[in-house]
Amino acid sequence: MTIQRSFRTGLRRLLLASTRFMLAVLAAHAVPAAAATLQVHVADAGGAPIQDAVIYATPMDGHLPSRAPLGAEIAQRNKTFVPLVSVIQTGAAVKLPNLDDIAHDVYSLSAPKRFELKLYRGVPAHPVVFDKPGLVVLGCNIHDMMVAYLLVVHTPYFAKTDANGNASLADLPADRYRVTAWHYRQSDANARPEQIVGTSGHAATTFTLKLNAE
Ligand SMILES: [Cu+2]
Repeated sequence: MTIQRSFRTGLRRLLLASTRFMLAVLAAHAVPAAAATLQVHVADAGGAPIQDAVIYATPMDGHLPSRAPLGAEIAQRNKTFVPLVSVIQTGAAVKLPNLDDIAHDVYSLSAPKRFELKLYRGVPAHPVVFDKPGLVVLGCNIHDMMVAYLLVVHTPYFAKTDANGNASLADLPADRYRVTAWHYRQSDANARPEQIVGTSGHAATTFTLKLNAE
């Protein structure tokens, strides 16, 4: 081996070693298994973005944080439920304030939660707690055209897509997740397409859904 060649070999070894060292340093300083973000894009078969799709991620290891589920609010304004689509974790409480100056009578006949808030104005004294997962369709006994969709999911990791079809699940502990998509206008109402996605740092995935015409 010439001196030149052994110098090059040595240099290469040195570079490899220092790269390994830097990777080890990076790994040691990596954010403790808690900061993954999952970007999800939802579109139809033609590529048009789909708004108001619900995305939720269930940890494959079954481990959920012990914190209490976040509450939510579905208001009634101008004889319309706002928002049209909501997603909450099982056990969450939902306020149903009536912002109109007429009375509403909010009810659901859906299996996960049958209830009725008899004719009321203003804010009901108690929120409604949804303790079973599944789809709850809300209506008003006075105004038939009023409808809202509430998806109750067994995980705190969820989001809705925006007008560009994008949703972001932030602060996911590094894990493998069953990521599920749902939309209230799917041609197959029971379709819950899912993907297994590993998160570490940053992950992205896309769902293609088939919707009924509006
Ligand atoms: Cu009403």
